[in-house]
Amino acid sequence: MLVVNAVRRWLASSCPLMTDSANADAEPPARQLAERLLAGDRRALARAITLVESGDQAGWDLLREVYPHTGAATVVGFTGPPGAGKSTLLAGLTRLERAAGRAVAVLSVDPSSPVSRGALLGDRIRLADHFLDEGVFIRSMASRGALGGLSEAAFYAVLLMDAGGRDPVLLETVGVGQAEVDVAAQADTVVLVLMPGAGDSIQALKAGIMEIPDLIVVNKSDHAQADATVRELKAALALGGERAGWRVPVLRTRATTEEGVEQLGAALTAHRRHLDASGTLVARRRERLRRAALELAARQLRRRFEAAIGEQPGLEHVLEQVAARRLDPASAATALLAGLDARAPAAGSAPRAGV
Ligand SMILES: Nc1nc2c(ncn2[C@@H]2O[C@H](COP(=O)(O)OP(=O)(O)O)[C@@H](O)[C@H]2O)c(=O)[nH]1
Ligand SMILES: [Mg+2]
Repeated sequence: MLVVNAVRRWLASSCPLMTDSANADAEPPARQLAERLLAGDRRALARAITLVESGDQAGWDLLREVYPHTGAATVVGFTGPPGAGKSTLLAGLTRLERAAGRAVAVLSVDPSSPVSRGALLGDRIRLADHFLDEGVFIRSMASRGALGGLSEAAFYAVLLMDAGGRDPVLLETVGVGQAEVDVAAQADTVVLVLMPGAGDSIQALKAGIMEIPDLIVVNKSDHAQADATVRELKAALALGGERAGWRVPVLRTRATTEEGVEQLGAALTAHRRHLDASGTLVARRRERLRRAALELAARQLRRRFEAAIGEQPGLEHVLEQVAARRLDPASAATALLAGLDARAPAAGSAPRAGV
């Protein structure tokens, strides 16, 4: 091992082109990666997200290091049907933020596809103008590769982006299902992006099936039906579009020419001020962080439980008794839990986080 390290050092000092691959083998300790991340290093941020996404212990070590430095970033979530223009809008907003000198992160999350293809590929093309800009960090995530579920992976990615000095963090979800709602719940401000003729979404809002967002954007305002859609939305919101003193605005944009993007930026700022003034921001974030800890604990408990059933024939027997209708499910659950308690690890032997 010593020899290997010596060779690596030699390669790194004598041959700059080899530095990257040599470092890729020797995993930097969490603290070193944390320092680079906190200093705003884009590559460190990418590495950190990959570690956490794959449930690597080094990722949790890193998160522990940087967690106290999170909380500065404003997180804005964009939801809405595919094709509405979210990515195009995000490209415009990113340009606006860059002009104001802020470092931006964009996270595109696609719960519907197992791999990052299709819609996310299109997103990357729309954001391509920003690829060479160190001040813009772009990442996409699909359901594959996220051990604890996509919304959890997105939650930790957002924390890391925040620690990496990105503000704002712009979060895009593809689609309007429950998975998207879970992801959007991680945002301080939720923007619903629709396009003209979005009748289904308006019905869903009216019926209370779709949660009312903080802002609604009708994009593709060059489309003939844009005015009618804005009117319909305003009518739908007249019933329940006000929350804690915030009236949900309906904005019109044409993302391809960036018309209305500045107004959208202004509306986002206004919402952030409202969140601060009303105390809603503190409450939302508090709830989000508490839930994250509870979810991790619940997942660990479940894994421990499944392991116990695998290891203890007695617990397996209890399940068989239920299948044979000799023991009712509620009594079986009590017996299973008692079995788990009996084999609980001694205090002090903390389980690995997140696995
Ligand atoms: N006519 C028109 N097309 C737009 C507008 N905004 C986006 N598009 C186009 O709509 C398509 C989908 O946009 P995209 O940003 O990928 O939507 P997303 O799926 O919501 O992220 C792309 O071909 C865009 O060029 C707009 O304001 N007007
Ligand atoms: Mg998109």
